[in-house]
Amino acid sequence: MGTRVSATRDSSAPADSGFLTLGPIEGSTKHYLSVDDLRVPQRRIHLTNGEHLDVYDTSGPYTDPSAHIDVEKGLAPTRDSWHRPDPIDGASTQLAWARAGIVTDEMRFIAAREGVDAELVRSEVAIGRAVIPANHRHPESEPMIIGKRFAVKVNANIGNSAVRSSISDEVEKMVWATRWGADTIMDLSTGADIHTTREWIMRNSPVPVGTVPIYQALEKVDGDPASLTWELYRDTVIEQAEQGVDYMTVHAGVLLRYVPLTAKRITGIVSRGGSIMAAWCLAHHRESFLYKHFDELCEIFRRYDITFSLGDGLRPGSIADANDEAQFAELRTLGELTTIAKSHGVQVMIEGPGHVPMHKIAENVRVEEELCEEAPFYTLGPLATDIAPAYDHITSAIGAAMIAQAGTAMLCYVTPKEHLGLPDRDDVKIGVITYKIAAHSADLAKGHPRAQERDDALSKARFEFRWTDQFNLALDPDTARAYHDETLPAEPAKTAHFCSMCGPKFCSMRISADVRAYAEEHGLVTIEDIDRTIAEGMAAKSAEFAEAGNRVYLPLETVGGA
Ligand code: IRN
Ligand code: FE2
Repeated sequence: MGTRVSATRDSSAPADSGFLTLGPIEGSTKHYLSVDDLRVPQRRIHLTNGEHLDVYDTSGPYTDPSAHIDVEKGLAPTRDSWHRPDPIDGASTQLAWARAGIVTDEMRFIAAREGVDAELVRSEVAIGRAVIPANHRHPESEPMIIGKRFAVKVNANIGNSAVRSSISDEVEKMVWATRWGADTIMDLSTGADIHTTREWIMRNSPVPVGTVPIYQALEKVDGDPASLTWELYRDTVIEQAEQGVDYMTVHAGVLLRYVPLTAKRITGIVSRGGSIMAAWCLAHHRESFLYKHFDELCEIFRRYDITFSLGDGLRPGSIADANDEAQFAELRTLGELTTIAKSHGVQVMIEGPGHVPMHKIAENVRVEEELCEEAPFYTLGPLATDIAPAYDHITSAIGAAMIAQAGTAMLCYVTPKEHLGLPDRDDVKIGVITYKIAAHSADLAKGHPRAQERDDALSKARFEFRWTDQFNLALDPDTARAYHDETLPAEPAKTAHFCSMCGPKFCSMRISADVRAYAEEHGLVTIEDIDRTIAEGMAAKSAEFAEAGNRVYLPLETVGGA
């Protein structure tokens, strides 16, 4: 391995000499809010007019030049020094503590991060409308919350397959995804070295990590679903729990009697975990071991405070299959399992589709909330159309924005490689940025208290031709700057009052500024002022016309122009 990660920018190194030599995103610095004994990270974006804007920061110490990160040692286990309350009826979970009226350090940290009251965090967790995925054995993580009353979150899937990609590639993807704003990552590795890959990711991840344990269980039986057993699955869960996995996708809602409901679908069962469980049920003609041993699973989860992400094994994989009986039958079962998990004091969120046309999206949220006690919804897109492979980050971001506005709490990103191949690091960045757009658009629509600050700051910068500020306030400053440089690379263009799109003569922003100056000069405030000025202007023009002899065509020299 031997990969070293340095958070310090090496100015002598060429720009592309390994992206793990990171430092902050250009134009910003790491800033810590002090909340009593807690240090809550934020990204401070510095503006050329002397102002600054602090924004939510998922990047961990990798953007802090004072941090010295050695990936072989991992990040500092900060949460180990926080206070952990005693178990309540055997449950050492944020849910149990929230119900008991305890505001944990994790809740205080989150409240400061989100700019809300700690009591809101506690009460939303207590009723199960929000979750805090924070395994006690992942002390390197910076706690975050998933719930509809908070900022919409984005998950990025990474992980190797047997086909390609190495351990250091996966660690790099994790760092890269969180740099651009991934709130959680899921390690979906299926190839060799699953355990080791995950260990490296866990020890270096500043965000919660999710997994789908059935994938590793299947590796252990050489890919034969019929050979899976509850014991093997349970041991795999414990192995991952010990490593610190914060949330786990469990496809316990795929029941034997639901499998035939997928027979007439265009795309059948598209979920990997769902198809493994369906195969097991059919092979044994018995109810799934995940369903049958669900209570035992809860007993394990509540010791570590692992959050259930109840899998949508029967999600629609095409527009034609959206909102069908198979999908909603499984959702009903996920509702029952939610009640059971919560009775054990275990936190739960619910996974959702998939592929859904726009007019059927809101119903998904309504039904989920009704059946699953408003447990946070966590959806994969959904793709609003099937016809654009290679652009499925976009087809899915359309659905994601809509479903988030309707109340989905976390969005699982989709990259341009969806349906086609494994995402590389550029795909990861595109996926994350695309999903930040969807999530933020929903935050704006939902009236999240701090969402619009950034839009306003960027729009002001744009209007005042503060180009550098416009880039730095952008979700992806590097690309914004690069596009501008393509046509106007010179430094003076960064303050010029036009861009290359319209050129110096016809810039709407410049014209607006001129209009504003003219209005101020002429004391134009009300619509009456403006009407009067227009009338005066018309009168002056018609007098000019009469003076010129009432001629429609004037000789060129009197009007000017080329
Ligand atoms: C999210 C919502 N619905 C599905 N997902 C994610 O899809 C899930 O969290 C996991 O990361 C990925 C693969 O799940 P399947 O195909 O095994 O269901
Ligand atoms: Fe799909």
